[in-house]
Amino acid sequence: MTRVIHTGDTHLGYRQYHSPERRRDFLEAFRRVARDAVDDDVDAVVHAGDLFHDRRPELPDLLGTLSVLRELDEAGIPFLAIVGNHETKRDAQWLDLFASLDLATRLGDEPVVVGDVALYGLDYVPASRRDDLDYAFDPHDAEFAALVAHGLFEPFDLGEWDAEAILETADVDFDAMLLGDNHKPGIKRADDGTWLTYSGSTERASADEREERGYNLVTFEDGEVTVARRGLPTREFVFVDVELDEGEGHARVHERVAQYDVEDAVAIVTIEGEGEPVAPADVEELLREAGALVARVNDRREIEAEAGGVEVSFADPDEAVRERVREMGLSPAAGTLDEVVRASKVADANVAETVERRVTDLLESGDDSAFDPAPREPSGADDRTRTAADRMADGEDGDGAVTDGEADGTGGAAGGPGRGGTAGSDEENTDPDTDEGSAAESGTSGERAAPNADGQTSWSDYE
Ligand SMILES: [Mn+2]
Repeated sequence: MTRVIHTGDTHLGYRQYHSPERRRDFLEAFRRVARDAVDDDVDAVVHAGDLFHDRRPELPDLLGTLSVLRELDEAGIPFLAIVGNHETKRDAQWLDLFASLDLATRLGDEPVVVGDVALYGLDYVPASRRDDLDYAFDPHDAEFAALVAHGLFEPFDLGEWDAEAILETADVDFDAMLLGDNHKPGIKRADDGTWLTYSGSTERASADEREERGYNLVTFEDGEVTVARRGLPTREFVFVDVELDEGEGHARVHERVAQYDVEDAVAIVTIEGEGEPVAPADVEELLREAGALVARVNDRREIEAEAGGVEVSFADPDEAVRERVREMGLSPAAGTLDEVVRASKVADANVAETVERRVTDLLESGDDSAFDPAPREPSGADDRTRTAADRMADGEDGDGAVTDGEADGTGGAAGGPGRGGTAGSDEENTDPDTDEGSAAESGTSGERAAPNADGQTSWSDYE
């Protein structure tokens, strides 16, 4: 019998809600998984990618990771892992550093045998490069074989990479696919009987991840694979959903909030329905006074401002922006990014990663025409016909294409990406959680995706 813990989407280094405590929470979750592995004396910990939230984890994150990996090493439990989309670097992977220290093994085309099981790995591969994959794996002579892979696989929700097709093409007959990327845990069975399972994330990387977090305990015995789910104690998230009726407002929200214990919790208040305007800052203040670690208010109502009988007419600012953008002669690539940043339904928290993936996919497609400027539309006005490039050449400020990216990288507009267009990865947060991303797994990191003025990120990071 061989037993392994299957975990993934740890997102170490994610300073969710700009909170240092949340950053520690993500490490703590990883440590708990490792300690469970030691307590249970499993044969290995298998990590399905996104160990780090960001391709540029900081020293405290790396030191924390090393300390956890060392606990496993001292207990003689191998840590076998692949590389996820969040942490992928183009040159070498952090995982290779841990492997060079003998604290991890990077899974790939060659089998790594643990007990009765041959384990293989398939890192995250962008959609544009998947056609080149041949799913050729070296043979093994173990009783079982499992493929550890990172991506949004069909037949799960949001799937855009066909697991059944991989199983059919692969020259190894897998008994299980142990998956990462979708933060929602799940298990399904392929037509040929192969188990497909997501362990889910180990801390809530997004306010969408309401259900309990955990990992999988996978047992290979007597020709059978058994997947059991284990919960993890994580930071409490308190979701206060308020439906306001006509005439209701602040008082009702306060009343609802007071019904919950938010001490030390991440408190997320979602307001829907009708009613009067409610100032989010007041509600957040209330939550903080009640001891919440983090307070967020999502007002999903569309409140129509009444002008009190006086008709006030404003020019349509959205149309003004659209017109200005048309005049700029943006390339199709830039237009796509503009759409993602400004107009699309991509949640704020997912914008940064969506932008990153789209740029990566465009670069990897080898078709540079997407970067050719469109013909400029004459507007008849002076300065307004100049392209962004012109203005940059003149030494003016860029063009706001990429805004801030707060120091910790969970920046504002920048949130994270969904995967090239498939709206809705696990990470696609439907919460318009204002600033940073509650969401986040996606999290995303503005810093990473944003070539900022501070020069910390350059386009070469993408190559
Ligand atoms: Mn992830």
